Amino acid sequence: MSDANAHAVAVETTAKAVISLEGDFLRPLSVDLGQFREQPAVVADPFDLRCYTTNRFIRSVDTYRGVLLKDLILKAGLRPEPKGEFKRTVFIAVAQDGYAVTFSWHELFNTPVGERVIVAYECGGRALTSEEGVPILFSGADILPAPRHVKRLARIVARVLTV
Ligand SMILES: Nc1nc2c(c(=O)[nH]1)N[C@H]1C(S)=C(S)[C@@H](COP(=O)(O)O)O[C@H]1N2
Ligand SMILES: [Mo]
Repeated sequence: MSDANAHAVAVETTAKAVISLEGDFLRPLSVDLGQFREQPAVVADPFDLRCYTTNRFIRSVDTYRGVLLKDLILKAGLRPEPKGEFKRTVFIAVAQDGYAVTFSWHELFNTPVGERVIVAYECGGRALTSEEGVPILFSGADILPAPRHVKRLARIVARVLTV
């Protein structure tokens, strides 16, 4: 395959990747990565992927480009009533293989962590392929990046917790 064809296939694959926002959202919805390009892009710093459980160095990762998870959540919206209840929301990011990680509303909207949680569709200036795991959710402020480096992100599930 020529470089141009490979690029076209990568762009095609990227456009087809769909993420659904489900659960306790105001407007549950699906977005495809094509639509991502309509949102402001954010860029992450290069980093070393390292496993939390074993501290194993996996590989160095170049600059990701993507959209903020916060911006996707704001598109789907959170319910304003009962008053203030949205602050008890937990977001579960689920991959195609069932791997899942959590974020709290406060963490995303009221700490610097949220400024660096992105859903990436490009790395080092080229489109991520399905083999590389597009779309990749990445939490850039984490101490050990691998656990919240979720390949093949499929769903964001919102749950308002009760006590
Ligand atoms: N979809 C998905 N993403 C995942 C995981 C997984 O099992 N599924 N494991 C995480 C963990 S714990 C690690 S250490 C790294 C492993 O990265 P690698 O599969 O690229 O070597 O992926 C992270 N992202
Ligand atoms: Mo890991």
